[in-house]
Amino acid sequence: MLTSEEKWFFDHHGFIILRNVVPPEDIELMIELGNRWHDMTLEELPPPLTSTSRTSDYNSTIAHWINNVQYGDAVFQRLVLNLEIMRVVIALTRAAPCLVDCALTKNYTTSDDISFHASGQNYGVENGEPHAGFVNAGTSLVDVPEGTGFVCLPGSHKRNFDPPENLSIYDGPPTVINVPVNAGDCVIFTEALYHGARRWTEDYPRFTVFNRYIDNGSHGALPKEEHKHLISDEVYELEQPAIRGQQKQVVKHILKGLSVDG
Ligand SMILES: O=C(O)CCC(=O)C(=O)O
Repeated sequence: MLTSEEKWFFDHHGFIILRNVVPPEDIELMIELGNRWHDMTLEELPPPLTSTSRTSDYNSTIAHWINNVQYGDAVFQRLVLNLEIMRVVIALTRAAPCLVDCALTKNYTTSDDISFHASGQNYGVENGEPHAGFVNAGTSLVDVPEGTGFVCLPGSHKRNFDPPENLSIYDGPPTVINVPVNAGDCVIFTEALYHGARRWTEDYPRFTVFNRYIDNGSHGALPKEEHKHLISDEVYELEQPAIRGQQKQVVKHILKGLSVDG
């Protein structure tokens, strides 16, 4: 499922970059929908779309995200089921992924940057295969040049030692690296990796779709039963709790599409 080089890269860095995995017409449509939804108030968003970033828990200047976008249009379901991305997600979740969030973020130059944070300590290697309990597949819909966007502390997902407290997202290599990408590239990282985002610098907004997966149970927020008619059976199944050692039909189907024995 993962090549030897991908296993090495992920184990070494805590993330992997998949280049050019989304068709341009899908990117265009996601941006169009993103512009439309981000202009709406919370009340105007078509349910179950919502935005947990527009609550008092967050700064009003945060880079806002719209949650549950897979229920808003099939283009986001195509991204959820993207073979190239799922190849890596399935490998990292030991073939038991549960989709827990599908969120479309828009950053402006006025949006806050994001300091280093990490979640979970469940990265490991078993039988020569890297696995992660909480995986984030961040697909960029725009070009993100060097100096802005995603940053991380490569290798910090191993969590053998705590990083020093005074590290800044604006520090440089070898400790902090910035990951420039093009529209259609996907950065898949374990949430155990310390990561953040530098302030956006370009004259167009930054759009990113973050699809998050866990490898055991569910977070309870998905699926949205009342709205299940808005998503395909496969995406619905992907939102069901993950059970270690049990392959969902959708996983079997994806593996078949990839011609890997499931
Ligand atoms: O904007 C980014 O690339 C980082 C987003 C982030 O920190 C997160 O999703 O937890």
